[in-house]
Formats: sequence, C-alpha cells, structure tokens
Amino acid sequence: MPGLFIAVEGPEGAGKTSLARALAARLVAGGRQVVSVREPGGTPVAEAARKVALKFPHKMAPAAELFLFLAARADLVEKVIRPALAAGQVVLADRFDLSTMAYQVAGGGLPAAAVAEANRLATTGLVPDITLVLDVPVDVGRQRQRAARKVQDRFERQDDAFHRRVLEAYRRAQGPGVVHLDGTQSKQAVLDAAWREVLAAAPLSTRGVS
Ligand code: T5A
Repeated sequence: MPGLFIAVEGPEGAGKTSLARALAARLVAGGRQVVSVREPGGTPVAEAARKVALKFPHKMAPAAELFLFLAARADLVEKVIRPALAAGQVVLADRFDLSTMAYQVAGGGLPAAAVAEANRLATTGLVPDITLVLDVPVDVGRQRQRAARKVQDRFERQDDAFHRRVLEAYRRAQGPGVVHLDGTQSKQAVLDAAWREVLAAAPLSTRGVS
C-alpha cells in the first residue's frame, strides 16, 4: 500500500490531538501501520527545539523562533516521516507546515514568501496528502484548554488579537488536500467527517511529495 501523509491543524484547543488519536486508532483497526508525530517534536533534535520554542521564558527574535520550528521539522521529516512513507505507512502529524504560516506569519508578522521558501528547505518539498483544518472560535479553544487545565506555553499566553490572526489564517488556508472541518461538533462527528476525507484522499496519495 502507498504511504499516506495526514496533517491535523487548527488553533489552540481545536481538538487536533483528540482527532489524531482517534484517526490513528481507526486506521490501525483497518490494518494500516500508523506513525503518529506531533510538531514540534519527534526526534531528539526536534524535542530540544520544542523545549526552547515553547518554554523559553524571555522574548526572542521572530526569526529565531521560526528557525527553531523549522529545525525541528527538518529533522523530523528526514529521520521519521520520509522513511515511514517510503515503507508504505500512514504518517499522522499533529501540526505541520500550516502552523508556521498561521503562527509565525499571520500571528508573528514574518513575511509569507520568505517563510514558505525556508519551510520548503526544511521539508525538502514534502507536503501532506491531506491537511485537516479544525475550526473553532478562539474563546471555545481557550475554554477547552482551561477546562483541561493545560499549562500555558509562550503562544497560549499571547493576547486574543494574536489568536484571532492565527484563526483567520487557518480559515483562509486553501490548496491541494486542505479540508476545513467544524471543530465545534462532538468528537465523534469530527472523527466521522475526517474519516470520510481520509477515505477519499487515500487512493490519490502521492506519498506527500510535491
Ligand atoms: N507552533 C507549532 C508554532 O507556533 N509554529 C509551528 O510551526 C508549530 C508546529 C504547540 C505550539 O507550538 C506552536 C503552536 C502551539 O501553540 P502544543 O502544546 O503541542 O503546542 O499544543 P497544541 O497543538 O496547541 O494543542 P492543544 O492542546 O492546545 O489543543 P488540541 O490538540 O487542538 O486539542 P485537544 O485534542 O488536546 O483538546 C483540548 C481539550 O478539548 C477537548 C479535549 O478532550 C481536551 O480536553 N476536546 C473537545 N471537547 C468538545 N468537543 C470536541 N470536539 C473536542 N475535541 C477536543
């Protein structure tokens, strides 16, 4: 079977991790081998970059922040994602390149074209076959995080205006394989909608290579 690269995206508390876990379980039940990753993270280099990107207590230059995420992504793509796709496995990523365009470009104000080019260098042109974008209003996502008692990272501490820019960027996202899903539905309804998209995308898989 060909490899399939699925990314789950969306703003804070949209339900990405919940959906990724449920999708992985369905895929495994259907006989597929699944490699689940979350960004940033997944290799020793990427986990080290994650710690600095999310936990560093002081302000950092926007470009320094960008390159931490891209360093993490470059290592993950080379060491984990490409080998898994080449072996015919399904890769399920909790965040990928759309997060960079939403947070560092729309949220942080870095120039889109330069960031997209730097991202291409990091991914060596790898793009997801399907990107499931969960849509929830900012206050719903933040309320869910509060209810889950999540410890806030550098991004979650940003003001509402930042998070609204992130959400709007996700809402504008389009392109091959990008699918928007209503994340305010029940978890089961979100899973069912995502599953329909995955079934439709699987036969068209290009193994994520653009
Ligand atoms: N980042 C990341 C960048 O700035 N640039 C980048 O390039 C990349 C890759 C990562 C941070 O890094 C930034 C963005 C992020 O700020 P993280 O700690 O990995 O942060 O966390 P997030 O990805 O932000 O994940 P969250 O934990 O905020 O939210 P999720 O994963 O979207 O949501 P989930 O599934 O954990 O659910 C949150 C709560 O809501 C409930 C869950 O049970 C849970 O309690 N829930 C629902 N409740 C009702 N209905 C539903 N449909 C629900 N789905 C989930």
